Amino acid sequence: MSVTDNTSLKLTKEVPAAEDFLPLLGTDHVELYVGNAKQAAHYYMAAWGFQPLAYAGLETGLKDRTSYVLQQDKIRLVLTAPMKPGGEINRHIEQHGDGVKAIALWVDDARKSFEETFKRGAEPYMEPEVREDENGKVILSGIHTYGETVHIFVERSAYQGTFLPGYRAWNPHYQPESTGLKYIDHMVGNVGWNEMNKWCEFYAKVMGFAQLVSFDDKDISTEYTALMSKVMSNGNGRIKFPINEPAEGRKKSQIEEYIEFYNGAGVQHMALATDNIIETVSGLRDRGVEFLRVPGEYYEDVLDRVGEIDEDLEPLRELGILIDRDDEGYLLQIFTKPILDRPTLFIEIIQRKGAKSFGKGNFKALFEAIEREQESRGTL
Ligand code: TYF
Ligand code: FE
Repeated sequence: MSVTDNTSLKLTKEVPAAEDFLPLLGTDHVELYVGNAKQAAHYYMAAWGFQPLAYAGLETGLKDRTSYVLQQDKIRLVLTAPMKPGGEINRHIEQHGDGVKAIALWVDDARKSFEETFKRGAEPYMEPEVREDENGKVILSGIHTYGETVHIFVERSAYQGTFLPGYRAWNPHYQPESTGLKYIDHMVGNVGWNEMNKWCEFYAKVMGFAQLVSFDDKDISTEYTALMSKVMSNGNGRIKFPINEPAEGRKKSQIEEYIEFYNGAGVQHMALATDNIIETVSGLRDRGVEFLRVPGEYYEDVLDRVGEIDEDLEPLRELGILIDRDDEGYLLQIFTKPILDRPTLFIEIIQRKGAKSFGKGNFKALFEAIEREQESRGTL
């Protein structure tokens, strides 16, 4: 594998704004189905520096579920847990463990988003519905994507409330300090054997996305792990969804391990952007977040590979932050260990300094670090 050839980044198909049938303003929120929303919320607050925003549960008239909404700059997480036996949420958790159910996208027109994607073949999840309270109205609709994951379209221009109708503002005494996370850079899906192209075609045909960059299994096979990945991006580039599928390697692919423990396709990682990765990662580490580490030798020749950078190498080495460069600049990134009991979901922290790629030059070192973890779990 070559670690120096940086794929230049081009949209394979230009999508002029005027023709974008699904204009997306950004990620509205990410909803996770979890076994215990109260404790999950505390984890994301205490360890990750998310601030409390909104709540829905028994006190707001819900009988079967509880949701806590957290926010850090532009990132909103919704943690939803079942309150009764049976039902969709319990079933989802039994199948997948805690995991991402919905990637909600902020749109100007949730009805049109539903109609345009439906007529291109989307499987409906939620017909357009209006939700209202004293703070205005929101229109929601939704479609299915890979596995049991869904996209919700959120139209909120006529809403002044804290989050969505049905939620009340949540303002407890505990207001953790931010760790400097700003926005969701990308959300990655793991899909089954030979399903990558099918799902990339779904994003192209049904949602009007285009392929941003592609690499094949020769780029990214290590002795054990093999995977293929393509990045799909919407017209304005705000939404980026890499899709991974397992590839044949000497031992079990990390994607196969995910699919086994998640019982199917689902969200593998969220990449959260910061503009000071050294401060963010040392803050997270102090709060108990555990990161993957590459061997110290990585830092011996990294600057030969990536050239000059603004940061001192020493704190990057200390924290285990990885560096890569493309035609447009460089990026700094680091990956947590799985954040759940099952080896499924993890989080990437990324700081872009011009680079628009995803760290191809780090894949070998990163995937070897992932394999060491797989080894320790006995799942290789
Ligand atoms: O999102 C990406 O493409 C990078 C690299 O299993 C990556 O973060 C790709 C696959 C993977 C872990 C990281
Ligand atoms: Fe990533």
